[in-house]
Order: sequence, then C-alpha cells, then structure tokens
Amino acid sequence: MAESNDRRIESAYNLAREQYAELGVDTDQAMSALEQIPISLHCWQGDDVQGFESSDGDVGGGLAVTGNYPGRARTPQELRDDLDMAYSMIPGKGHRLNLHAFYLEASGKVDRAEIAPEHFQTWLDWAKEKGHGLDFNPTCFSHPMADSGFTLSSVDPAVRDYWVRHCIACRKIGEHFGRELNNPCVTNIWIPDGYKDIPIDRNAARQRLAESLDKILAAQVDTKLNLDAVECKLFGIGSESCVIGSHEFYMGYAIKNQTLLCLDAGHFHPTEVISDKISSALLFLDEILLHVSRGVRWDSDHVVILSDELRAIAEEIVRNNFQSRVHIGLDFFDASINRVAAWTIGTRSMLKALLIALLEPTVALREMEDSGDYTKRLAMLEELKTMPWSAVWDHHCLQQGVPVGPQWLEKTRQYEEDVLSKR
Ligand code: RNT
Ligand code: ZN
Repeated sequence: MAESNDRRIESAYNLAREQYAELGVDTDQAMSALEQIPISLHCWQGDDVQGFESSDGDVGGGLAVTGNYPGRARTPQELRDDLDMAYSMIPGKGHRLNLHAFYLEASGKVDRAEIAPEHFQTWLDWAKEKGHGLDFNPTCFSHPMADSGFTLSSVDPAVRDYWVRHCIACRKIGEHFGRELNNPCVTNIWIPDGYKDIPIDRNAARQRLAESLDKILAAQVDTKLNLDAVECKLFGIGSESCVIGSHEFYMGYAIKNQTLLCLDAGHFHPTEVISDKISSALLFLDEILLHVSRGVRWDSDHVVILSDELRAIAEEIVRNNFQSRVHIGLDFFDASINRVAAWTIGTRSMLKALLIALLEPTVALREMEDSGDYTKRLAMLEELKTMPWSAVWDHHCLQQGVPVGPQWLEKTRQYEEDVLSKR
C-alpha cells in the first residue's frame, strides 16, 4: 500500500518535472533551494502566549488569544515535545525556534531585568541537539511594569529604565545563543505602547521611545551574533488611537540605526500588504524580519494558510533572491484548534508558497513585463497557478522523510490521543 503510494508520487513527479522543464524550470533545483530556507517557528503558538513565569493569566499588551482547545503545553518540556512533533512533519533543514523571554526556566522567580543565558540553558541544549537556530524576543507585556500600557515610551523614567534593562538583558541572551549555536540570533523588540483615545502629544512619547531604544542599542553586544530587529504596529486592543511604535517610526529608526525592521502581516491596514514593502525596505536596510501572520478583519493572528498574500510574500523573496536577507518568522496563535496542527499547517503553507515561487519561470515573466507585454504576463501568471506544483511538494515531503499530504494529520491525531488529551 505504502509502496504503491510512493510509486504514484514518483510518477506524478516525473510528469511534473517534464512539464516544468518545458518552461525552463528545474524542479530538482527548486527542491534543494527550498530545503535550505529556514523558518522560525514561534514558541508561543504552543501555550497560548502564557510563558512559564507564573500561573495562567491575561496575556495583556492588547494581545488576545481565543479558544480553549485541550492540550496546551504547561511546561517547557511539554512545549519542546510538541515542537519536536511539529518539526517532524515539516520538510527542510535547520528550521529555527523563536523564543520569548518569559519562556525562561528558573527554579525561583527571576526579575525580567535580571534574566541571563543560564535561564535558557535547557532550550539551548535542546536546540543544539536538534540542530535548530534560536531567535529571541524581550517580553514587554504580561507584567505589572507594563500595566499602564506603556513600557519603553512611558512618561515614568523608572518604567522606561526597567524595560531598557530587560531589553539589554535579552540582547545579551541573543548574543549568547548566536555564539553557542554558531548561528546568529534575531532579537526582535515589540512593545505594546499606545493610547486608547486621542492623545495630544504623540511626539513626546515617540521621542522617549527613540531615546530608550538608543540606550538599548548602546549596550555592547556583538552584532554579528545578535541581530536587532524592531516591530511596528498600526493599532492594538487598548491602543486604537495611537501606537507609539508605528511603521513610520520604526522604518525611520531602523534605517537610521541599521537594525532589522520587522514586518508583521497583521500590523497594517486590512488591505495593506507586507509583500509590497519588502523591496522598498531592502533598498535601505541589509536585512529584515518577517512575522508571517494572517489577520482576519483585524490583527487576529489566525493560522497562516496558502493565501494570495502568502504567495506574494514568497514571490518577493524568491524573485529577488532575498533568501539570505529576509528572516522568515511566523506569528500566530490559535487556541481553538490542535496547537501542533496549527504550527504544522502554518509552516507547511509557508514552505508551499516558497516552493511555488521557486518553480516560477521568473526570467521569462520579467521579459514580458519589460517588453510591455502585459497581456502575456497576466495570461502566464494565471496559467502557472494550475501547474502541478503539488506533485513536486509531495515528492519533496517524501524525499525529506516527512508525511505526504494529509498523512501528517493522522500522526497529529495519534499524538493528541497519546499525549495531549492526557494533560
Ligand atoms: C504583537 C506582535 C508581537 C507578538 C509576539 C508575541 O502584535 O505581533 O510580535 O505577537 O511578540
Ligand atoms: Zn508580530
């Protein structure tokens, strides 16, 4: 049964390879290119953004996780088990883990301003053993010092100073990860700061934020090992009228200070897309970070699916050969479905989008565009949509030793029965 299935996948692939070859596209090359693209899975899908500092509570910072599907990871070990399960169903090498600071492992309570590499030793050992790179994030929410809704831009110097110290501690942890894994860590700063209602002084808060960021970046950290990123947002729950760290703020800040800019797909107006921003940002910045997410009507952080925008993001990266300059991270949290499935669906969709882009005859399409033949460009883009990329995807999964098609769901159901349902 399994053998005849493998044969069917092989013969479908052989036909697809011929069909792509007619367009001048090498499917084997596309698969080996795909294998090299790391995706950074966000740890926070596994436990509904709770972290391991204290007992369950409101996430805060305007982040909302909805759903009560059973089986949430309650300990770092459970989270690692769930991640191992998800990675085992995702093709490709060197996928990463994106950790938030409040996923630390410490015997007692550790102040966020005092966190250090030792609190992440088990994560680091695990990453080394499994061959994952690590990325990192200060956690500037879910904390009494963030209760006012302001952190790095607070009017209170003590609050600002506290979060400056936390962010510096995080950059040092990122540097440590980078050194230990011989693989640079992207440390991304996102803060919730903003006003629910119309402020009269947007300028002062932004000045305070810039000053705080300057202090954070002034701390000595090897920028080859730790890559700093800053993430903007349009609005959040409770910051509907003004977010201090807006797009213009961080675009300017990142260019001036040559940090990475993080573009989150849910952080713009609902019809505004990050795919269109990549080429502009990379004209003025060496590297950027993506938080690939899916907003539904607002920044709802739905699981990523193979949407037109996801494909457009992948096309922008691949067509311009930006693979080494764009760090692809995921950012969604759905507590209404199996959480391991959520990671698997989102990551496999991201990889499918990249594969489709890698199978595009881009040179030919560019010639059509440059010669003004927009009729052929549109016609070909539509025809390409029904090319047999799925046969290449199945073959790729088979070769990589991960489940083909919906087989991964059976594995996930088994894991749910054996592990998740017993929590
Ligand atoms: C919030 C940002 C941020 C968070 C994570 C948990 O709107 O997208 O990236 O999702 O830090
Ligand atoms: Zn984000």
